[in-house]
Amino acid sequence: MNIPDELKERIKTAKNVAVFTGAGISAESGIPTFRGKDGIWNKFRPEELANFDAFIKNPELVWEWYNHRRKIISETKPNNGHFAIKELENIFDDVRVITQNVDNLHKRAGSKAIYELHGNIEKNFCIKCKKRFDFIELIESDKLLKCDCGGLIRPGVVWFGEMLPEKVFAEAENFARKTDLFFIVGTSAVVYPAALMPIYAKESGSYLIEINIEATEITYSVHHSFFGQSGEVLPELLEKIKLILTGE
Ligand code: BJW
Ligand code: ZN
Repeated sequence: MNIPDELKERIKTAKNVAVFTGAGISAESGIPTFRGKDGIWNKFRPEELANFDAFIKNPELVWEWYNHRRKIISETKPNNGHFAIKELENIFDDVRVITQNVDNLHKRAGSKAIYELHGNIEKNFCIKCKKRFDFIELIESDKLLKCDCGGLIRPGVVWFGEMLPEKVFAEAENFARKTDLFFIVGTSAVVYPAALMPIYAKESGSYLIEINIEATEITYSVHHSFFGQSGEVLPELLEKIKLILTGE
């Protein structure tokens, strides 16, 4: 792995570090991505199922998709990529994860500061009275679930056409703008406004490093790309960072 000189210099002085992640970070844990050649949601375009109208039109189908994904997620574990990100906390002063993922794997890997831009698949709420329902009581049932008020219960994730959680987004933007290093891992970077995060970081003078198996929408805007699987690239990069900081 070749580290560009400018990145080496940045690593030596960096304090605030963000890691912006997408579905690709969890691919090696066994969770399919949305798009791309291995994206098994290719048979269901996310734009078609991950929206409120689809839910109202066919709540059974949307629940089936989410229950299927919950089952996959419950059977997976964080991978070496998630753990390498957690370990960055031992190296830099302030490390935060800004994730588009809803799978909880950063939390399970031990990362402390996580901004979940698209919600969390373990959370659910009633579309009428907004009462919250947790994962455990819901996963038991395959039937369509309704709240005491009669409203349908939906997953606590952000669908197309919906606003992202305002406070979470604002805090993530604020941190992105303060970063010295900004990693972009396993995302196609096509979904907005989440994909603005690297742009905010770059506008504010951060150094952008992409890790992906292939070129993406963001490749031309980043300072450096490492092409490979994040579960392999991130641990290797972590070791290089340690060597750079110990002067070896
Ligand atoms: C690996 C790897 C390995 C694989 N190692 N790498 C036209 C232009 C611009 C914007 C819009 C537009 N029309 C509509 C919009 C807005 C829309 C949008 O962005 N659409 C675009 C797709 C065109 N956005 C919204 O609607 C958002 N809300 C919004 O804008 O509100 C304002 C508003 C309000 C009212 C009316 C209108 C607007 C909300 C977006 C919500 C996205 N939700 C989802 C589903 C979440 C719940 C769930 O999980 O079911 O979020 S969609 C899906 O995409 C999910 C993801 O978080 C998100 C991003 O995907 P991600 O993570 O990048 O995954 P992939 O699969 O795309 O990429 C995986 C990558 O990994 C690939 O690059 C692989 O190469 C790589 N990889 N293995 C390293 N081992
Ligand atoms: Zn209700």
